[in-house]
Amino acid sequence: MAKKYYVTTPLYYVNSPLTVGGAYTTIVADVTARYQRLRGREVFFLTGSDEHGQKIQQAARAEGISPRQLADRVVGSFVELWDLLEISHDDFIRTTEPRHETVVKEAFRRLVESGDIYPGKYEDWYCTPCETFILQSQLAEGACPECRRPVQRLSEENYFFRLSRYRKELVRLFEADPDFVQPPSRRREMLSRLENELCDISVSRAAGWGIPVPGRADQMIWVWFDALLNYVSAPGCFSPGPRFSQIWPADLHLMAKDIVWFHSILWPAMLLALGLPPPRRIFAHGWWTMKGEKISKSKGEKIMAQDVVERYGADPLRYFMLREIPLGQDGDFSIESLERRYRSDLANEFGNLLQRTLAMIVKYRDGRIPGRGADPRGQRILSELAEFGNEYHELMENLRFSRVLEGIWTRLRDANRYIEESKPWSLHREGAADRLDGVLRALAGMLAGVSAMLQPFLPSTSLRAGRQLEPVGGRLPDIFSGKRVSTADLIVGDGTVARPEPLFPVELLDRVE
Ligand code: ME8
Repeated sequence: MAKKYYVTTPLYYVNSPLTVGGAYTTIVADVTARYQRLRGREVFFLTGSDEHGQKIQQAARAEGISPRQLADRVVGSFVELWDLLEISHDDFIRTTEPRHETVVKEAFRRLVESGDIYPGKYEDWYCTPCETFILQSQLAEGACPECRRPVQRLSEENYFFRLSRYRKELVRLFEADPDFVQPPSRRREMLSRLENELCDISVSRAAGWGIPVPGRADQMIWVWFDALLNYVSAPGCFSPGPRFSQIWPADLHLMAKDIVWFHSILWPAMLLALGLPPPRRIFAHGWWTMKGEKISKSKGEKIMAQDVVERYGADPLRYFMLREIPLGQDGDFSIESLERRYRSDLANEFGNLLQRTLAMIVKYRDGRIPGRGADPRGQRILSELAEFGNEYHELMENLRFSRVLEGIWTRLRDANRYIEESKPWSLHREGAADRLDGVLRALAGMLAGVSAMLQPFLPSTSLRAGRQLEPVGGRLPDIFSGKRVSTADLIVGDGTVARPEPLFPVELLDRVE
C-alpha cells in the first residue's frame, strides 16, 4: 500500500478556545489535505490538543476546576470550530489519551535505556506561558526572550535529553535537503542556531500535571517532550502492524514561527535518538497581528475564530486568511479588510459573475448551457485559465496559496470585463446566436474551472457553484488527474443550469449585531 500523505498542525493548548491564529494553521493544513486527496492520494491529516503542563494547571486552578474538566470543555470548542470551518482532519489526538501516553512513556523508557536521557539538576529559569526552560544567557532583560513575560527561577532534580549529541546529524539533515525547513528565512535562522554547540535540555519537571516518568511518580515528563510525540503516537508508533509505516514520516508539519525550533531541532533529534526517520518538511508560517501585536490567547487583543466564522461563514474566513498574506509572512487581521474582501472579491467578482452568467443562460437559452458556439475572446479566456490550471498544481504543491487565489481572481476580473465588452444582451438583440452561444459557453466553462480550482480553499462554495452550473450530478471539471489541463477539460456539459442563488449575500455585511 502506498504511503499516505501525512500533514499535521500543532496541538493547541487547552487553556482557552482558539483565536483566528490557531484557525489559520488548521485551515492551511486543510487546504493541503483536500488538495492531496483531489490528486488521488490517501491522506492522514492530524490535529489535536495539548493538555498537560503548568500553564493548563494554572488556568484550571484559576477557574476552580480540574485540568481534565478544563480540557474537556475547551476541546469541545476546538471540535465545534473545526466542524464550522469544514476542517477535514482524519484524526484528533488528545495528549491525555492512553494511546498517546503509552507511546510517550515508551519513548522515555527507551531513551533512558540508550543513555540519551539521564538524571541531572536544573538550575535556571522557566517560562510557563511558553512552557520552556530558559538559560540565564538567553534571558531578554530578565524576561522570556520569546514572549517577553516574567520567568520563574527553578532549582530542581530532573531528567535531561542529550540534545548536544545530535548537532552534527541535524546539520547534515538540513544540508541534505534545502526544503527541510521552510521558508528559507526560518531555515537560515535554525541553521545559525546549529552553528553553536547545543545544550542538553531538561525533559521532566519535579512536579505538576502531566505524564509521570516511568518508575518515578514524583517526576512529570516535560510537556513539549510529551506533545511532540503526538505526531508518531497518533499513527501508532511502537504498535505491531504496518499502519505506522504507511503514515510516518510526516510529509508536512505546519506551525507558526515561534515554535519552529521545537519542530526542526528538538523533534528531529528525538526521532534520531529513537531510530525513527525525521519528518520530510517543516513549514513555519508568520503571525497574524492586530495593530502590530501578535494575536494570542493569553495577552493583548484577541479575536476569537468562532465569532468570525459565525458572523461571516467558513469560506469567507478561509478565503481571507489564505489570500491576504503569502504563507510565511506576518499579516494584520482586521474585520474591515475581511469585509472588503468579502464584498469585492467574493460577492462581486465571483458571486455576481456566476449569478449574471446563470441569469443570462436562463434568459437567453432557457437555462441550457450552449453545446456549441464560437467566440475568439471566450476561447482565449478559457485557454488562459487552462494554462493557469497547470501552474496551479506547482503553486499548490509549494503551498503558495495566496498566489493561486491571486491568479484565479485575475481571471475572474477578466471574465467580468469580458461580459461588459462582449455585451451578450446586444448579441441577443442583434440575433448573433453563434457568438452569444460562444460567450455563454466560455463563461460557464471558466466558472466551472474556477470552482474546481477553488475546491481545496472554499469547499462548500465550490460545491454550491458546481450544483448551480450543473444541477444534475453537480460535477466540476477534473483538473486533478495529473494530465496537462486543456480547454476541453473546462467545458461543462450542455445541461440545464439551476436558478441562480447568491453565494455571498452582501446583506450579511450590513446586519447590525
Ligand atoms: O504552541 N498567528 O500551542 P498553542 C499565527 N501546544 N498562528 C498562530 C497565532 C497567530 N497570532 N496564534 C496561534 C503550542 N497560532 C503548543 C504546540 S505542538 C507539538 C505543541 C497557531 O495553543 C500557530 O500554529 O500556543 C502556533 O504555532 C500555534 O497556534 C500555537 O498554539
